[in-house]
Amino acid sequence: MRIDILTLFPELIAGAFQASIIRRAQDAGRVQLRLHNPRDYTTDRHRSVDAPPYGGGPGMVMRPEPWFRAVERLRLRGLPGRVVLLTPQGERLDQPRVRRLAAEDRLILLCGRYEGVDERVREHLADDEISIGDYVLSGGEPAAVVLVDAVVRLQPGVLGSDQSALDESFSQPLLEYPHYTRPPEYRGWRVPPILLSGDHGAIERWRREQQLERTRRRRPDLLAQSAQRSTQGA
Ligand code: 6GU
Repeated sequence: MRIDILTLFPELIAGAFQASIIRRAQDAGRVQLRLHNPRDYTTDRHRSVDAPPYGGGPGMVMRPEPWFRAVERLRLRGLPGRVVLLTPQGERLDQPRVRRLAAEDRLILLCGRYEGVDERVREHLADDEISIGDYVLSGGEPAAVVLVDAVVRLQPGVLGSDQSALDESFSQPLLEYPHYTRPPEYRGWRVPPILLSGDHGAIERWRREQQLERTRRRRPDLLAQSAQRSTQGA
C-alpha cells in the first residue's frame, strides 16, 4: 500500500514513521509512506498557501490551488488513490472505516489546518472527510499519524501474527482482557491465580468474563452497538 500525506508541517509527522511497527512495515516493503508540502506546489512568488476569508471574519483559509496541483501531480505517477481530508468536521474514524481504508491500494491524506480549507477542496478533491474525535487539534497532522498507524498495522504481514489484529478491541467489539507477565507478585500485587493454573479452558472463560465486565463498565455503548448489530443480523 502507498500513502501520500500533504502537510504544511511534514516535520510534525516524519518522526512518527521512524520507529516501531510503521518503521518495520516500510522496511519490509509492506507500505510506502511519502510526505509532501503543498507550499512546493504554489506558483506565485510568495509561495502563499492561505488567504483571508471572503466575506470577512477571523483567521486565514487555505487556498485551493496548491492542494489540487499537488494531488494532480501525484496522480500522474501511479494509482489515482482515495483522497482523505482530515478535518474536525469529518465523519468519526472507527475500526470498520479503518478496515475499509486499509483495503485501498493508495491513500492521499490532506492535513487541513484548524482555521479551515477552501470549501472547493472538500467538494471537488476529497473523497472522504475524517475526524479522529470530538476535540480540537490545531491541524490534521496528529490525526494523519493516527490514521496511518491504524491502517498500516492491518496490512498483511505487518503484525507478528495475523491473529493479533483480530483479537484486539473493536474487532469483536469488546475491550481487551487484562494482561499480566512476570513477576507473579510485584510490590504485593499478585497476578490472578487462574492465569498461573495451567487450566486453559478456565483461563479462556475468565478472560471472556473480564472482557464483558470491562466493556459493560467502561464502554456500555459498545455492547449496545453489538446487540444492535446482532438483532439486525449483520
Ligand atoms: Cl482530523 N483535525 C483537527 N484540526 N482537529 C481534529 C481532528 C482533525 N480530529 C479531531 N479533532
